[in-house]
Amino acid sequence: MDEKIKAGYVAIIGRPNSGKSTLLNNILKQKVAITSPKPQTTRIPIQAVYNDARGQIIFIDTPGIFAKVFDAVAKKINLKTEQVLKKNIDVLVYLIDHNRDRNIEENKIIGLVRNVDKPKILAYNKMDIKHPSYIPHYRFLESEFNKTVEISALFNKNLNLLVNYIFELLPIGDKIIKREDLVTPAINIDSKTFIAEIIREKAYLFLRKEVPYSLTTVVDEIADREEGLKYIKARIVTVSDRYKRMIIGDTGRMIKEIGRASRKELEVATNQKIYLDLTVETNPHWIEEML
Ligand SMILES: Nc1nc2c(ncn2[C@@H]2O[C@H](COP(=O)(O)OP(=O)(O)OP(=O)(O)O)[C@@H](O)[C@H]2O)c(=O)[nH]1
Ligand SMILES: [Mg+2]
Repeated sequence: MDEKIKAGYVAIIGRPNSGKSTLLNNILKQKVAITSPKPQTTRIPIQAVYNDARGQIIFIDTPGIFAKVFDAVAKKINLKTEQVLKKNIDVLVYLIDHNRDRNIEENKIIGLVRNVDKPKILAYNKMDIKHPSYIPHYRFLESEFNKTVEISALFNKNLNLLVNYIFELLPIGDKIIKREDLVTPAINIDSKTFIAEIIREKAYLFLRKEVPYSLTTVVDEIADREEGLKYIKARIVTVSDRYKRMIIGDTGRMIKEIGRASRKELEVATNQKIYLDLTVETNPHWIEEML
């Protein structure tokens, strides 16, 4: 008979750019979600497994909620997060970037969080940056939460404490994911999607302003070639030719930069030499068709 442990689903929610994906990666000590200084980097809720002697946590990293839904991408993304909150979660972690003051966006999330009738943890993130701090403007929330914790997701401050609190609040149950041989803790993204995400992260890094929101990335093929070389065929898809030209850049400089940075990270991650065949194409309908 299985020994009884703590087990359950834990959703991480918060404004865009509050550090949710960084938190997930650093709790797991492995990159499963891409991160960037630009808001709305995460587009699909990513589920990943954390195991230790106390039990099993299935984290769900959600896309940051936008208050003003001004484009089709944001609209679809917000819906995905709202769906996660309606699902069977056991604990909710609400991440607040204490360097940013409360505004309509934060209020919208506070409203969503209040509607979730589960144990909740309030986590102030980016505590490594001392000023400005708007914690006094959020204190009123603390009485609505089971626990409050101050963390730095980026610098691993108090992440153990946060995980302790999660285990305290999780129900007793059986392991949800029984397999021990998972290559990556992420359970709802396959290799093609993960590689596409890495390329999208680099596109977010190098492209300015609204360009990242115009695009998505797709991996069509991963093949083993001679002498341990991995061949990856991928596309950046954007809504217009104008954006396509910006993504390619003068004499192809931008696309080369995105490709080179992606290849480097993938080579380190897989410990293999990679040939990345990266192209850019226009499809004005990708948002309806692919997101
Ligand atoms: N200084 C500092 N920066 C942080 C911390 N946590 C995250 N960041 C930075 O904040 C930015 C956003 O981090 P993400 O993890 O992508 O944020 P997110 O909440 O997942 O954002 P969306 O997916 O867009 O909703 C990145 O540049 C991170 O490096 C932290 O504890 N301290
Ligand atoms: Mg994210």
